[in-house]
Amino acid sequence: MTERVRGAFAGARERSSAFIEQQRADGARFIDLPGILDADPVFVDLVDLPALLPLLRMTVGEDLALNETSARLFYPGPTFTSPFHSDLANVLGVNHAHTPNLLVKLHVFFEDLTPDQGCLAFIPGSQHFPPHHVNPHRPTLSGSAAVGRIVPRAGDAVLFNTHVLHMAEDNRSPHVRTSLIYTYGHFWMKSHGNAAPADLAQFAASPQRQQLFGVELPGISHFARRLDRLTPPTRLQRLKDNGARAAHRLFPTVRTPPRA
Ligand SMILES: O=C(O)CCC(=O)C(=O)O
Repeated sequence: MTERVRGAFAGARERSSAFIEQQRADGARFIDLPGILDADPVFVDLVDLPALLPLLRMTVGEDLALNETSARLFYPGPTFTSPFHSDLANVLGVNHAHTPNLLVKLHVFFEDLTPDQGCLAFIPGSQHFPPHHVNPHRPTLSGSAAVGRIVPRAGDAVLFNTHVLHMAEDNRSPHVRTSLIYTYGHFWMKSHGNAAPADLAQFAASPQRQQLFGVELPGISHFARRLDRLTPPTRLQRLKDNGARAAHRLFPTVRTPPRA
């Protein structure tokens, strides 16, 4: 798989060489290759890789959907990311300190990185802080023992809650850092245009991929899409659901005030 990804990424990079040249001429320090899900089937296969999908379902929930993709080249030089940041600090309506599963990122590496090649750094535990709790510009922060760094090998993937304080460090090596970043959230969220391949009709026989790529189904609410309910419920399932609802009414686990 890692070799397939590496080869396909190299092909996509080659085909985008004019775009890359233009971006570099305009001063870009990092470049995201366009339309990666259409560049090679391996990039679609990565979205629901059997080795990863169960972990994503457990982490985010059964209403899992792809939210964004980036196929990234990070050139030698200072980092392009904000200093330690939460991606969600400006998202309203959610208590981030208590919500570990709103939006997660999977950084996939298919080349070994050296420690100075723009690796990811995190402040573990900071996902429990309220937004803007830490001043990311504190000069001592990057040297603090609170910071953890990950130096990945080819074939590694790093999955994290996007509220944990994180950043890419400077790329002080002479080599471009390459990676894929797949962001996952919930089906009801608005996703980016690059979170689905152009031809969605090819997934007509795959309800799993329809959900992951945000394909709407007539008669099914945005809030009701579930990877563990891809087919209509059987009579037994309906019976079980009704039983569970009745049991919950009779023996509630949480006491709520009486109904008005
Ligand atoms: O390492 C990168 O390319 C970006 C890291 C980052 O800040 C992010 O994924 O939100």
